[in-house]
Amino acid sequence: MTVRIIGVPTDYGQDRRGVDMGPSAIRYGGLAEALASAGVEAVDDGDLAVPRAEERDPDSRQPSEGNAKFLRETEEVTTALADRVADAVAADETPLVLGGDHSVAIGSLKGSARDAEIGAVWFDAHGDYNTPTTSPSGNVHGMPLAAALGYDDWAGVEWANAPGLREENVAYVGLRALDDTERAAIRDSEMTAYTMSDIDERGITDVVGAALSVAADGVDGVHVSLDMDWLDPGIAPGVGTPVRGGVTYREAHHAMELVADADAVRSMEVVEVNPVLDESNETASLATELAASAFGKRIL
Ligand code: Z70
Ligand code: MN
Ligand code: MN
Ligand code: MN
Repeated sequence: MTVRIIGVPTDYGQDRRGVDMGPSAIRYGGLAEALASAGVEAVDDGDLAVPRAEERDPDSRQPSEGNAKFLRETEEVTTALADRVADAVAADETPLVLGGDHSVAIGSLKGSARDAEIGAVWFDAHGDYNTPTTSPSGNVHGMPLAAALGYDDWAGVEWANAPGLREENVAYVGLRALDDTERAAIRDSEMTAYTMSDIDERGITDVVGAALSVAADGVDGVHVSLDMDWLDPGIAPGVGTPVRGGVTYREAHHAMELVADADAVRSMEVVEVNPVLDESNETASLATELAASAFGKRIL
């Protein structure tokens, strides 16, 4: 297997600077060595060009775009990313996208779903299912799944929609922080949502197995989206929006081992690493370890 690393140093999707340094932090945290230890060949494409923060204008949005900040910049970045992801998949490689904030998922999903049907497993504390109207923050990192699925206000937003992804093939794992409108929208959707309560009750093996089955059912492959705030802040403090009560180190590794075992990964992303908020780059290092597990690294 060849893994194609694509860095996306963007922080347009949320309010805290520093997450744009995620790709560097993850490389510095030992990504190449981690992937080598998993026995995969990795090719690093470097980082996508992202418009410079100093040139951005939060008020550049059109009235029709509601409350969403930096939508034009996000379109620019994710459209370029979608091409890179689609090219990698077409070359029989597995793209590994390094965020940046979770808005990059719009590009990952769109690229992975080009001329294909895909599913997605969303490892996240958050639902990322807001629209420019429902979003309490205006931050696009809280919207990428709704954008890709064309939910509500996102319907017909062509640059953001990934028609090859259907709600029926989306499974959340580890939800624990939802906005009220978002909670209702997820309940009304055809997506499958496993919360932290489900993990407590059923265990990580059962939940991740079920999520992978939902995502892989009848599709060409699965996109794995790993938001580092999925993990408990005690082991992954370097994220913009930490939420107590996340998965443990061992649960996370086991989940990624199950991902590797399922042998269905078409594309993957690791997002929301913010080294400015971290201690000794530990969140980025953990991200590299989890990527290695997801790509087949085993203890024995
Ligand atoms: C909130 C919003 C969010 C990630 C925070 C938070 C969303 N629901 N997503 N961190 N990755 O602003 O929409
Ligand atoms: Mn997220
Ligand atoms: Mn999150
Ligand atoms: Mn529906």
